[in-house]
Amino acid sequence: MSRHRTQSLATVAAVLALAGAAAPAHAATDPLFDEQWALSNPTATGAQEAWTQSRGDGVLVAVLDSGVQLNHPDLISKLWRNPGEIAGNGVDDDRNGYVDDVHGANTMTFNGNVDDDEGHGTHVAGIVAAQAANGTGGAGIAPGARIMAVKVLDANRAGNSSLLARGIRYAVDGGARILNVSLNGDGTSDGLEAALRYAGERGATVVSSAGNNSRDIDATPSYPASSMAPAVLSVTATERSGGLLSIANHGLNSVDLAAPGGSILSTAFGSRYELRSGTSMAAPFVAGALALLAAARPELDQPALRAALLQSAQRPSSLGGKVASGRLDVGAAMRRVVTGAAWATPAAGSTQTGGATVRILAKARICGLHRHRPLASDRSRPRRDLAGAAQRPPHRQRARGNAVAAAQARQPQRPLPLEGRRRGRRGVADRRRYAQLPRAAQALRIVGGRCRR
Ligand SMILES: [Ca+2]
Ligand SMILES: [Ca+2]
Ligand SMILES: [Ca+2]
Repeated sequence: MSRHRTQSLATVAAVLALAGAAAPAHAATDPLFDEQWALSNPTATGAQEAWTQSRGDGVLVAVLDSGVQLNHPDLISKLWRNPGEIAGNGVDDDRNGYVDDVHGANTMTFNGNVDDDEGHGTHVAGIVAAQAANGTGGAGIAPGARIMAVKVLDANRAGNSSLLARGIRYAVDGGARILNVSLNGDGTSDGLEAALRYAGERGATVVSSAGNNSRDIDATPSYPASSMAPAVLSVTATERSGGLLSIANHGLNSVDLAAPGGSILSTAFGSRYELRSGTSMAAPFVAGALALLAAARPELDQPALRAALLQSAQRPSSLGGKVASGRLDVGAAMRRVVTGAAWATPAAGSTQTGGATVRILAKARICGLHRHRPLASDRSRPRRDLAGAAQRPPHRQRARGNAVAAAQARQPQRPLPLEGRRRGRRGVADRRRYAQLPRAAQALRIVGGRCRR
């Protein structure tokens, strides 16, 4: 972590006092719960209704990110444990290519050193599964779930599609069927697309942030959210007011769902708590929602659970034309799965969205109108800490810009500027092809999860 970043986080340690807070649900024992608007407001995600049926107990969620602070007091009890690995003996006991990968893996060093050196992954992990009712901090949306930490970014927030692809394969091979990827870049690679297909073939969902460029990713794709691989479920971010977060990407055809992403309180690097904003924060609410559903109906596969989530989404006018389905309502989805209400059961491996609203990109995925773009991996989101939110006037609250690292698949460690990538000739060609998709997809029909031309 750079000195600059350390300075920007210096006030994160401030303790948030919640004197006199009301006491619904978790608030009595998780003192920051009332600050978690996505959970404490019963209508923001529907989580409280879903909790009457499930807490996500035992469901494994892989967080592919900057790592996780393993000894954070709200995460330490939530970690996956690799049953085939003996800790600390310097041996790859389960012969999966990673030495001492006890709670997850580092795809750069091929060992179990998944310590978070940036904070992003720790925040994402807490949104999924921070421990509830332990007298500390807040709670995750699926507090019974387990976190597998897969480190695919280095301390400079740099990564690339090769590392991400490796991480996806590690998570799937380790048994995860819900993967959270709060990372974005302007390109993909054959290796990343193959890993995304691999995830789908093994019944996994890759929940992907839509990215934070304030752009329409139907016109200018962002990966892996824009990948046509059936396993991808892409998520944009909403504010507390319910509208789209100003920085969040959107796309009627390529963004599946919206979820809370503005001023999200979660676990922070250094055993603290902080607010962050961005689609990176929205994706893990959806990953956790899938965990709640999976624990309630373990016999249902991921395509069925994805369909339940998408078909239960709220459709506020504020999201009209921006998102394929709507806003996350895991309470409604839970009703749907526990009562066995009808929803379109997808064929294995197909992308699924609600009935008549099968989106163009889903059609294109199923029908193989694939595009292969040069790679990249980027992350971008503004951030503010608790102290800043409480003490500084809005105009002085500092947003972190789109400082992002990207690299080509064949040059894994070489960062590339995103804008430069977007202006490339292949980028223009891809956009042109993408713009033609709606017309091409009109001629396609999806029957039983298969393409009928
Ligand atoms: Ca191992
Ligand atoms: Ca070992
Ligand atoms: Ca807690």
